Amino acid sequence: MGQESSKVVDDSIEPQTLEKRNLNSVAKLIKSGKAKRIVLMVGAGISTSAGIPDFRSPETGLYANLARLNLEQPEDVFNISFFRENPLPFYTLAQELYPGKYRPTITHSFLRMLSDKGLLMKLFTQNIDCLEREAGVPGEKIVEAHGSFARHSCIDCRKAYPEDKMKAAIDKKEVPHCLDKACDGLVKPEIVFFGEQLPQDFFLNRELPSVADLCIVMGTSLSVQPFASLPAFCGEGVPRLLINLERVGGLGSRSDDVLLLEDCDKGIRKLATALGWLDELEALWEETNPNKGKAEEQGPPKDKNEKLEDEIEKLTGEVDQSLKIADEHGVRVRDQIGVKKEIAPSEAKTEEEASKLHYASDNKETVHKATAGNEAGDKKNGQEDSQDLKHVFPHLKL
Ligand code: CNA
Repeated sequence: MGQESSKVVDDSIEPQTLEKRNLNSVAKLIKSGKAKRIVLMVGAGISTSAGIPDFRSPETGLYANLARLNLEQPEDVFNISFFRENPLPFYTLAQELYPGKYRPTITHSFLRMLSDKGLLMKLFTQNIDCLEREAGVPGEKIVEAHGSFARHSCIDCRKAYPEDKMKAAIDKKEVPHCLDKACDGLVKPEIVFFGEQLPQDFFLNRELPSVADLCIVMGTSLSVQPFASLPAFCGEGVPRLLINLERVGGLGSRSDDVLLLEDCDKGIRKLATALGWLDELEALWEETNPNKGKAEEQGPPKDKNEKLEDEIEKLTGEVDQSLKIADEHGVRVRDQIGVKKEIAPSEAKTEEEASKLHYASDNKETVHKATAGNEAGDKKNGQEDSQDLKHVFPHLKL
């Protein structure tokens, strides 16, 4: 680790809090006890080495890989109106992404370590994979800004749906319906779809970064609002460390911003080394290894890229199969979806309403939101006819 690995955008800006704008200085701040309220903001990039593809990486992201299926809008998979018409694409993906299949990464274990050491004020995650919980971060420390697979409910009456039944439905590739037969609405995991509001927990904690004394942002393109605005809540002079493959969200522009533009796991190992915590961290991570002690029974371990490639093959293969169920229905679904009203944040009734909606800020003009008419639309239709997914899939923006 060293200065060269800690790329600072503008070296000429003097830091206010850090000695220097580099990783060693961040580690020094933590070791000195001056960073006791650390806030973290993370995204899909912290889970790619677990084998879960992100959305937007050019070669390996789900968007790029779904594009080869000739889908028009991959985002539709997470569009609530589309889901009402045809929940099958979402459930095809859900089967692959359902928690329990993936091991947390060493970066997740670092989050747990910060919590164990009493330094984690709050972890804001956009991920729905629950790997933070699986690494042992206590639930009350986590804000799952885009929801997660941890809870399920009917999209009409909101009645909770039990975890064991959801798991069974997903294993059998069935689309679950409300337990209340009179309702019979579709059930989905409480993942925030485009056009849905973020959980209350997000808004209750949104301003917490303003009292943090260190902020670490990792594995996110910061392109989905309102999550993307979180780092701006940190006070001036509060160090913000970005560990990501690319520079995002304007980080690097403030006096105490430090950029480490590389793989999260590598960056975290560097930080842990600078803190003198590496052995402890590796041991903590090993606790999450489902094959602990069984190494010799297996073949050579697959590297990160091999694991990711396998996973993408599997995911796109499954989706492709779903999409082939019936081609001609797709046109109809797309036509129906076209009837939906699409509103921009600026068209929402109030500014507050707009700021609560989940949308991709790289496509700010369009927030998909179901109109009442569509919401009430023939909900069984999509299912019984669920044949065409062709239009549906280009998005995989979980
Ligand atoms: P994104 O928009 O796909 O961006 C990922 C970011 O991480 C990009 O800037 C990448 O360069 C970067 N990145 C990828 N791999 C690494 C790595 N190994 N080390 C460092 N940086 C890396 O994902 P965001 O989370 O920003 O977007 C928000 C969406 C993605 C949320 O709605 C999530 O629900 C959704 N998502 C979640 C998962 C998951 O739960 N694991 C997977 C895919 C998408």
